[in-house]
Amino acid sequence: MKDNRPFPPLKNDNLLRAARGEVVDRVPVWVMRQAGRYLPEFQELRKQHDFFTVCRTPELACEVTMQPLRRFDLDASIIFSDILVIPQALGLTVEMHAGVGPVLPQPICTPEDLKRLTPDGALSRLTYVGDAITMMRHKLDGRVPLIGFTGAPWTLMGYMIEGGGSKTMSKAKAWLTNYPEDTKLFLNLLTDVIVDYLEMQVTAGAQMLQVFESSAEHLSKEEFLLWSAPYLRRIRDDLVDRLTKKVIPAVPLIIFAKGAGHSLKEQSELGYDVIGLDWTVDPVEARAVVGPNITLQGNLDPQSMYCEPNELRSLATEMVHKFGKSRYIANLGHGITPQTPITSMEVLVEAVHNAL
Ligand code: 1CP
Repeated sequence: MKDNRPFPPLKNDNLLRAARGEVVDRVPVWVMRQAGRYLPEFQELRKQHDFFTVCRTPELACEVTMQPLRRFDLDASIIFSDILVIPQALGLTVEMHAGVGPVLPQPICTPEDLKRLTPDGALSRLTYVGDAITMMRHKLDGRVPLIGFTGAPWTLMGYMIEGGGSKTMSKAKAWLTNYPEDTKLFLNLLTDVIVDYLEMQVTAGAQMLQVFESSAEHLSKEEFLLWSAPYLRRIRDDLVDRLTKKVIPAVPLIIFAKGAGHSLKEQSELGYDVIGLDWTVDPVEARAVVGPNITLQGNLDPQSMYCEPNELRSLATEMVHKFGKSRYIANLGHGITPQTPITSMEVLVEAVHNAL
């Protein structure tokens, strides 16, 4: 049954204030993939449950979402799920292979295969994500905001064509030159589902949303502006339209386009509140390019988490000094890696909070 109880009031809203450009008590910090394999309690739970069972069972998804918050003084939670739940809802099989990652045994090879996708009813196959979000809002009891997320169209198209992760995305990139019109159809189909999905997450209680364009790194600037940016813009515009029409308050939107540091100016014009930066981008240069009205998020190299505590502390402090206290959300420049020592998370969070 749908849970219609009002949500508990938010106690720590530094994340939302940073996204809106308001004054913060302390620089907010969260970490991409903060729930996951570097935590022994996650590994333990995964021994008992298949990956997608965890995603699909709100109690389990909430338990895993809560795990990093029990250990660290983080300023946000992010609902436990995966970007590949959308390809699943579109009818593709997605398996999680230990040590490999996601595998799609019947990928989309040719434009003819697009007929296999089932956009009608896709949203109804994702309601478990909304249920987990609503449950999590209650379990959080207002401690920190809850972030929802999605994969962006190009990144999802990449996984669906490659049949999993790929070092080069060469099959997906071949579509851009061999089937440009079908690529547009594919990207638009994904954009439509993504807008529905994000609207549903906001209705369910997500207080901020991040769009992961993790595979932007495979595109040149010209390709990014052609095959990624227009769809990112439509996601934002259509979502804002939908929420406005239904008189649902908008939530801040983060765009994280990994490897697209070449297009920060263009990203700042897409209508998102926050731009996530990977670690190849210099914070001072990024601020100069995007101007004062966008919040920046990032961007410590995940590899820095393997440094000695003193070294890590000084790297994190230096990062915060470069970004400054206003319009800034501290994070890594990509997901935390599985071998990261737990103590590094403690050092990072403390260093960010004490830097300014
Ligand atoms: O708390 C959190 O942040 C974890 C929630 C989360 C998120 C935000 C997971 C759990 N996955 C994601 C997003 C995601 N999934 C992205 C975008 C972020 C990024 O770029 O890192 C991508 C590309 C995926 C696809 C994916 N799922 C990969 C990458 C494969 C590759 O090499 O290209 C992998 C390894 C997964 C599996 C996965 N997703 C999440 C976890 C904890 C895991 C590990 C699987 C396991 O437990 O066995």
